[in-house]
Amino acid sequence: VNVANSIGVDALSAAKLRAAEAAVDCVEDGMVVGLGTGTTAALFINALAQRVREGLHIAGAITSLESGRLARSLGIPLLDLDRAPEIDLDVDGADEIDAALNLVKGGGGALLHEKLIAMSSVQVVIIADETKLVERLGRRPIPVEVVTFYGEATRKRIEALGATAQLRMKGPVPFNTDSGNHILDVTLPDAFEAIAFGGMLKMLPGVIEHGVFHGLTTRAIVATLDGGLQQLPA
Ligand code: A5P
Repeated sequence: VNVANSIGVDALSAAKLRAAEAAVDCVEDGMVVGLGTGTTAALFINALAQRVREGLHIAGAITSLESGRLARSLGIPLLDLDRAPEIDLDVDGADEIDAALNLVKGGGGALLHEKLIAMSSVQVVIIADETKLVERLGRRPIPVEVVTFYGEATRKRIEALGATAQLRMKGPVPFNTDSGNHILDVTLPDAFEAIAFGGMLKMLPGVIEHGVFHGLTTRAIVATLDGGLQQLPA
């Protein structure tokens, strides 16, 4: 059951916006800022652009072509990522957040680039509405980025570990990531622990990266649907 479906769209959007606007207050002049992907991160990029128009000097490090297009259209200066700049603050959304601030990401298919940017960031701030908080990771399928070559064999190998893996489609064709790979949405049986399973996935040659983000989050800003804002850790 998708919790978000049973909640008003307006309340959800308002919560995402509150979290996004709170994250802008973490940005300081001169910072290199990681620009996440997804609907919540897009709200952050919009709010950040407003500050840039008011005179804030920052440079953005994008996590997807989509975020790059948005940031560029709003006039946020972007860095050449080939030079591997160190990122001061990465702001991104998440699909699931547990009490230890481990995450599942990749609902939008950008997990590989998001993880690369998060790992190069001094601080990672996750912004979300409260429906993303979970007791255990892996309630929803975990996105896994795989090479297209011999992809069906990789899918079967993941299923041999005891999970169910479904190729993500975009209309009639497989979804392609910004790096030209495919995504498998992997459903774990209840008894499986997502972080440990992520370790097993990384042993398979066709797997490039998975959407479990372990120990990367500095802080989460979670907006509640009743209008509140929660900072984790408190
Ligand atoms: C993109 O690949 C994802 O990791 C997003 O950050 C995540 O899906 C959150 O997206 P929303 O903010 O749209 O829920």
